[in-house]
Amino acid sequence: MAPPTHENEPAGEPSIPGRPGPETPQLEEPTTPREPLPAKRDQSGPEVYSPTGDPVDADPEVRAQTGPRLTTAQGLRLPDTDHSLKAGERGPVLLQDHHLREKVMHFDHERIPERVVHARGAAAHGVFRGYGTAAQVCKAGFLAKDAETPVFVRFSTVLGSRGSADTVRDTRGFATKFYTAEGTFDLVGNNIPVFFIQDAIKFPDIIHAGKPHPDREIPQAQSAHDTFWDFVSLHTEATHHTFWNMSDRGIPRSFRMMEGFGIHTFRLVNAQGDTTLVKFHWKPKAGVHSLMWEEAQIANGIDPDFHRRDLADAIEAGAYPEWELGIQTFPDTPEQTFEGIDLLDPTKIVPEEWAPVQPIGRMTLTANPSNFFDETEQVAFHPGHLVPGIDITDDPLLAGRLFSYLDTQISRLGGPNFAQIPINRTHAPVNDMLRDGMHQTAVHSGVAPYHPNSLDGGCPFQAGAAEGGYVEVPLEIASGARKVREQPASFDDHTTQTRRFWLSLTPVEREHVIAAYTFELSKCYEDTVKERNLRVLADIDPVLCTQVAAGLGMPAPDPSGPLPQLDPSPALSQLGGSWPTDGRVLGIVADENSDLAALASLRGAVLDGGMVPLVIAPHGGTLKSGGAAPVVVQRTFANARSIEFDALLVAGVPAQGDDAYGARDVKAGQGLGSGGTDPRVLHLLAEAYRHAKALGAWGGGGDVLSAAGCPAGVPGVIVDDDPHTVLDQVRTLLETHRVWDRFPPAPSVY
Ligand code: HDE
Repeated sequence: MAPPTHENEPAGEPSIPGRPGPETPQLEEPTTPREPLPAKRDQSGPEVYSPTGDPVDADPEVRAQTGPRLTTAQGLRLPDTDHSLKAGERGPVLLQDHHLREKVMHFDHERIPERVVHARGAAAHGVFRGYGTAAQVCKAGFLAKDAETPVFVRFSTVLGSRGSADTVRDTRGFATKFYTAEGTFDLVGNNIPVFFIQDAIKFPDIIHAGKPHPDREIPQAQSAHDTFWDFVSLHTEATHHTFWNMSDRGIPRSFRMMEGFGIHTFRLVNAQGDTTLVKFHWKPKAGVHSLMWEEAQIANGIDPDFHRRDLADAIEAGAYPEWELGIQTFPDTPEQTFEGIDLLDPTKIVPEEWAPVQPIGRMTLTANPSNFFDETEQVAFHPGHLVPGIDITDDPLLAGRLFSYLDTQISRLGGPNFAQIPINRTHAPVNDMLRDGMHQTAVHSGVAPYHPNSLDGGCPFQAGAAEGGYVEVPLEIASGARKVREQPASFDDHTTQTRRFWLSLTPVEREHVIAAYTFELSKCYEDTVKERNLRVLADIDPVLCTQVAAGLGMPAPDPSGPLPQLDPSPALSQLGGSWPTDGRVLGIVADENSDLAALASLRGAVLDGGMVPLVIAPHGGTLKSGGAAPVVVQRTFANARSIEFDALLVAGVPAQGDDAYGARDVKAGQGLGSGGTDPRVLHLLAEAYRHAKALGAWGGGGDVLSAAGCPAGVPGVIVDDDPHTVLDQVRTLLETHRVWDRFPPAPSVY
């Protein structure tokens, strides 16, 4: 066969596509930035396209496969996916059935390793809007006035496995990915402002101590066991964080009702290059609220997805969760302390009364993920994902995190290309010169993935210092420093701030702390572990120590020295304010004899008030009676449990005729008839009462409340003839979350 002709080619050696031929004029080495060459396909972010040139997913939002017909992974249409290929209908399955092997092979590999910590999580999309108030201290573009930035937030527990329950006593992760125009910024925080350890080298120790015992793999997602309490009593820098876990912060009512903290001190840089030290805070619009411990335990069994469901339901109902982002600012002095507090010590806070939290923007979560695995599971946060204007400090805990997150993500996400997974893709242009590796999805063009180059016209060029990131502030590193495995003496105080937290709590909150320590330590088998922890508590407060010791039936030790007099920090208490009731869940108990017209009108009023009404009835379907329109039932006496509701109302009977359920024709024990009220309803109401929840009833519903032991007149039990009056008063009670004065705490905790 004759060789092909290359009409336009110069004579001599044929050119290789993409490389200059021998006659091509010599390229000059580029020295100064100039207009770049037209963007290569991979310069606008990792893009999936076929090497034949056809975009595979023209729409970057397309995440699922498309097309009306079932296919193999190779696009072959399939007429049957329900039967393996067999030699005769009763014969052996044939190895040549590629569809069978591909389908089962893929299924076999659907699971990936779970996160080594924070495995259990739930997430949502939203938007962050800057107030512009940070401009004096930070040049980051996304903080500018009215700048809008898409965000993805993942909340998590720390200790439990992926399938563990939501409402365990634990710290909660609060990780936010800001997809800014200058690159991705991750604020990877927790709902507790301090951490167990001051140096990352101890992270494996605290996590090994908290995880289930290695021999029997129990208990799951709990700190109430010997190894955890053994470690925290031997390692007293964990005292402050442990105390926060034992406070109500360890059992949040909802992800929507948690504060978030960056914990470490960060360094902000403004347009003039001036630096300021800051701590980041998220403040929830709905207030900071918690479950009662008994509620949390019941929820673990009744609804292990309690927090996950709450977040998704609230967003679906349009009750969008909101937080304000704020900063505490401190002068960037060489000492890096504020009022004697070492800002590099992650076991310390700075009381808000000393350095107020200044709002710099607002985050609203507006959409649930469309695929849990693709988004919530595969998202990869990193505290080193920073943008110009935000920098790290020398907190030794933060330094270790900067190493750990990338490292763990390589094994969890199967290789180094996880930044190309849709949820992890930055919204800024990418031209990173990173190439190849497992699961590479971009088909890069160009021949010169190195810098400097001349073959790709010098592209990509480096940014100038003014517009680039990771431009270090040239701060002096301690002069005359030696290499040491030591920490400053300021890190040694482990109890003063814990004591301040205790003194800042209201009596009812203190009672909860005592109950939590008593519960957890009572689950330990070793007396020495309990004794050592009581010694730690003695150095926080004698009342705390004495009460816990009494609960354990052990002697209370004396403190190791005099305890300091400290001013409380009221901002640390969760009580004392009132908050919006958006998204709160009201259960309305009713049966066929209830006033269905009033019930329907009340449901409408609850919805208009931005809350969620759930009708609880003897059976599912609808309630029908007389001429009233049927009312749809959301829960039944068999599947409703009090923990799901923030308040409960009992419907009244119609005004005409008898005014009590007792005279109604219901089978004894199956409806609301007083004397014969279904025991599950009595349990539901009594449990809500015990958890200090608001209760209300109109008409004959008051009798049902009385039968459950919650008569009108006790705090937080509202009975009136007008259902709308009842609703108004219950809503007011909900603004403070619970009816706190129903059970005054014992005088011993004052
Ligand atoms: Fe993490 N942490 N962490 N952590 N952390 C991880 O990274 C680590 C710490 C936090 O929803 C891991 O991708 C070390 C403090 C959150 O995906 C891992 C140390 C704070 C999440 C890791 C800490 C956090 C993680 C596991 C001590 C609050 C979940 C999976 C130096 C400021 C992020 C992963 C998500 C996840 C390491 C301490 C928050 C192993 C070594 C302090 C919210 O890399």
